[in-house]
Amino acid sequence: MLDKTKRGWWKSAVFYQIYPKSFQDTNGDGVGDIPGIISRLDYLEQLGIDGIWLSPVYESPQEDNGYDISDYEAIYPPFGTMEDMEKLIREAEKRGISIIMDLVLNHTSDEHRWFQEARKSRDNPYHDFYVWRDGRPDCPPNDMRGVFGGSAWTYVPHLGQYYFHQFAAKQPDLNWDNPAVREALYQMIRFWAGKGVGGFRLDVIDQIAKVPDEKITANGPRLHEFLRELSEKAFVREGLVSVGEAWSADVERAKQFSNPDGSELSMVFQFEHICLDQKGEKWDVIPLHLPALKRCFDRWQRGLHNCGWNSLFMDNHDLPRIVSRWGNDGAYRVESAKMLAAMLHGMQGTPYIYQGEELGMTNIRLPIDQYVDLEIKNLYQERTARGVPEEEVLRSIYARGRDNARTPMQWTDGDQAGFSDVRPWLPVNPNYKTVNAAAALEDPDSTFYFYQKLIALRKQYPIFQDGSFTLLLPEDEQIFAYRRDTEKEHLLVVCNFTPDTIPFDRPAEFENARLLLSNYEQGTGPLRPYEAQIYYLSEETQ
Ligand code: TEU
Ligand code: CA
Repeated sequence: MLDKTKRGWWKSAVFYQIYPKSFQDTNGDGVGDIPGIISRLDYLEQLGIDGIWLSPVYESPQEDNGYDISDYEAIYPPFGTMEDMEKLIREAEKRGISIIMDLVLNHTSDEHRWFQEARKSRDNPYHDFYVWRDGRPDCPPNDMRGVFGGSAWTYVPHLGQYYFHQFAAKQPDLNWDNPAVREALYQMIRFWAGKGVGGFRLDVIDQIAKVPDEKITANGPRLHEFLRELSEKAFVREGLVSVGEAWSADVERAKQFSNPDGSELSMVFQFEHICLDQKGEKWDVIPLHLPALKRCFDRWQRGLHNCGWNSLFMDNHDLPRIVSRWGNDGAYRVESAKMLAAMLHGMQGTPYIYQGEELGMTNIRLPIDQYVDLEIKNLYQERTARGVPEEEVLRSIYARGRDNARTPMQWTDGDQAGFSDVRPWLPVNPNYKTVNAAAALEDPDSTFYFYQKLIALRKQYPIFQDGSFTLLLPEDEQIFAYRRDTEKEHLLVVCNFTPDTIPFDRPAEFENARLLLSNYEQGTGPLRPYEAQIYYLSEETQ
């Protein structure tokens, strides 16, 4: 168990993201819940993770599955009670697992008390908790669009004003320029810190300092001022980890966000690697060009070494399943899922495993009327309405739609994959008969045990946390190989990103290195389809 009072404990931690709606139902309503998470803590302890990033469980009308909060200090009843939440924190702590709460500070639900007050009148004390502009009907202040489609402005006739929302109209943006907003949020964060959570994931944190009149959404002029204040006033307890979601972050900005002096956040989720295989319109797919991915990771690994901290992820609740995206979810599902895990977990940073990633769960294709995510539904409506051929729109949804990640966790080969006793809110992936946790726990060669070994290796060998990063074969379009080095230890990570058998000459220095982990029996020949190898060399044993 990690000593979480130690500064920077999260640098040697591995976190696991839970999307509560899809994790485990225990009361037969087809929706995951907090008692369900508690019932699965032993599974997570067996995997070896140190913290759970828990997607929002707060009171919410669920327009955006909880990223539209109507009461930050109450639990959405179908997920359970505050007592359930306090029990989850306690029970997780007993297993050395911290709970990282998901904080949505950029916006609330329009059903939040603050907005219900704000919209009553221009002189209501809460009116300036949000971003308003005078205007006439059908003439918004500018042509800014919301992430989920439509205008970023919604008119309130009795006020003669528009309010700003970067996401859905039911997610009005909070006005961070108002010190009363910031204080109210800091008070709420201290409430959760007081309950013993281990830290926070901060939703779209690079968007809180928006300047709509100049069409600025991310990296507004006061962003780092706000983050320093947030860190100082809210992350009051030593050892709280904070990870900010920052779609706009580049290496230079991430150095500020994750400054080792602790003035802002512990780390950020940056998305440069996630944007390499799409072009033009959102979710329009292009093939991944491996040298581009390698250059991207090289930039981030070397860019933050000793002056910041990387989070390492490939999956989350907004992204398609990585084995379908960059691996092979057919004949080589298991090999490629393991290869991708080795590629990621061999690097410097804090890894995040998204629920089901450790099982090699895959994307799903549903009839359009079975999708639930508003981003999918709005995109389908908007694009078909302007004449984009339906098969083209569906191709984007199948490849990148967020519901790919939100199908129920596959626990067994029984009804509804053991997730629920009734038909769940979103269909179970039909491959649950073979892709499920029970089968994985029975199979010593499963992806589950491969992830378990990776997690254990990071704790056993300091080089995973501290080593430098050097990319090898930068232009090779099939192999991703890199080395990690400290004075005494050396790692070689080699990944075949293809279903082909490919010759690979290990650097002479690693000729007698120890094979720490592979997704195949140790061989001396060429790399087999999606083969991954992690070799280890220590000066002591030379
Ligand atoms: O996501 C930020 C965000 O912009 C995503 O919506 C992403 O750009 C898009 O889904 C990619 O297709 C955060 C949360 O992770 C997401 O679930 C929320 O919907 C969003 O903020 C609003 O809170
Ligand atoms: Ca339930």
